[in-house]
Amino acid sequence: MRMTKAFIPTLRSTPAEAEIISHQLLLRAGYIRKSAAGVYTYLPFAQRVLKKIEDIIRDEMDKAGGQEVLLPIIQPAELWLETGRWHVYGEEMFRLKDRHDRDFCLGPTHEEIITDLIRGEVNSYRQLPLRLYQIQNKYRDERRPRFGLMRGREFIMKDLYSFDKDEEGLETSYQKMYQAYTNIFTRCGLKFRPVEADSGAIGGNVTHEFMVLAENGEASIVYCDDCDYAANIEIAPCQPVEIGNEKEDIKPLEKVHTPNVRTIDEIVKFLNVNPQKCIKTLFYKADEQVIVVLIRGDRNINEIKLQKVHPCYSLELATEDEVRDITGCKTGFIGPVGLKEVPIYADLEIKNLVNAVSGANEDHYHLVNVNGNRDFEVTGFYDLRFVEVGEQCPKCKSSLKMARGIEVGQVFKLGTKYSEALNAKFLDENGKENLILMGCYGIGVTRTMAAAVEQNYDANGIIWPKSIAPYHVVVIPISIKDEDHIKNAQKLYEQLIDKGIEVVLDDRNERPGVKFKDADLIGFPIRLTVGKKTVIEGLVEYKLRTEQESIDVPIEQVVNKVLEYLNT
Ligand code: 9G3
Repeated sequence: MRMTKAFIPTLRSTPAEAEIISHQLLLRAGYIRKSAAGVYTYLPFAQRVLKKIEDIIRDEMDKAGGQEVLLPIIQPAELWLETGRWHVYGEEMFRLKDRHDRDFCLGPTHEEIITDLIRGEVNSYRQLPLRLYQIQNKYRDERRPRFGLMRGREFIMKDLYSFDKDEEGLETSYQKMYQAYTNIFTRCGLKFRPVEADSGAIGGNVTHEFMVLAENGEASIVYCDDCDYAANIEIAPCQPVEIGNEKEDIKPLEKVHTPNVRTIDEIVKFLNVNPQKCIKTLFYKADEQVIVVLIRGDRNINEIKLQKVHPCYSLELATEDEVRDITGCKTGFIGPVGLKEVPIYADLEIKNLVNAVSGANEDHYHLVNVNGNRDFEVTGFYDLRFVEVGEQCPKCKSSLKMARGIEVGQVFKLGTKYSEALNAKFLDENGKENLILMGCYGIGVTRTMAAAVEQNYDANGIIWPKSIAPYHVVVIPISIKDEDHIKNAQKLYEQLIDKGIEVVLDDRNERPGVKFKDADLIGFPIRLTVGKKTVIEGLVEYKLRTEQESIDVPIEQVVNKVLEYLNT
């Protein structure tokens, strides 16, 4: 490819709307252009990167027993009505009508479609296991599409669905996928960690997310350096950490005047108590019902865990008015003592609190020496908090660390959630009818490209891992007016192509500095410069994008040196 021909519209400056580095660089380096909010055009160099990622994925999916299909993007509402999910996903689902006024959606995922296919084709255990996958656009109408390809409304996903006759078969499929994902992200040159994750609304219970570690990641993970434990913070389990006041004698309950003292910090100062001795009382609206949550003053509520304890579609903090209707006071003065007819879910650490402080359910008053059992009842004690850095690893007791991650893949055990809803059955060895056991496994292909940039860049631009770079080498003649520079560059360019190396010749009539800057911005793994030294001493300047310094290599050795680097 010649740069004078290549469609790679680099920009001098960064568009203001791009907040994170991958969005900024993919725009500036001429890889993507926005067509609408969360909808992008992939320009030629991006298309080459995507194709390399997809080919790595295909290779590993095929090795794991997958067979590639292509499923429809337009999906009939009937299937989603059968599984009961048509109404579960509100505005996030792109819905449309055909000319006969029939309802459809643009596929956000394909459990319904693939299970509908299988229920009509599979009827015997002999046909299992079956693993079908596609690489296809997905559509999700994100409320706030942002961060470029990281959270788009149209994105490319590989999704594989496994069909097995029993739990053992499902476990085998799951493990094969887990290993395939490890191979894929390794081959893409990414630093990643599989983490135990929350199965969310899709049911099933075993799931792992594959996180690319990057400071711009939207997900928070806790991990242990001394063992392989890692978990999405949304579900990371917590042990109650005692504060060592269990020995204290229980004192009589006392109401104290605390004018305008509302927040935990204000109570801590006003009453001179430790936040760990305070009971933080939160009122939530779960669908239409008010529920009360108690958590220690120094901890943070984990609403994902709360939603598991009290399953509901919508969960949000109650308004001041809703709180006043129940307690007659402002939220700053609410507490568990005296609350009636509302479920009270308490975090495990509330159980052993002695002589705690809470609101008195009366404006400008708090209670001290509050003791559970004696002073208030709870519906139950549950793990409702976020785990914190330094807490013990549940597997090996070392102290946990925290990192941000970009979720690029997830593997789920679905069990019979969809085969039951759509009646996908098979006859087993004994002629008995059984529901097919399913798993589903996704990789965000476009998100993986963005994650690769988040993890591999510097002040000059993108540093593509060589396995997914759009081209391997850029050859730069210092001056296109110098016959010798052009001749040598052209010869080297042709030699590289003859060896199957993907190379760009920067034949533009630009100053060398501009060509060097573009080469760094676009992110070619290898830059070869042909100039006076080549003509006089037969030396080519060889520079790796991952190194600061370049070296001079005799022109007859350059091709082998490139091959050597690409093959390691
Ligand atoms: C929807 C909408 C958004 C969604 C879903 C359905 C996420 C939905 C979960 C999954 C699970 C797995 C197969 C590949 C891997 C992920 N967002 N999910 O089901 F209607 Cl609007 O997609 N599906």
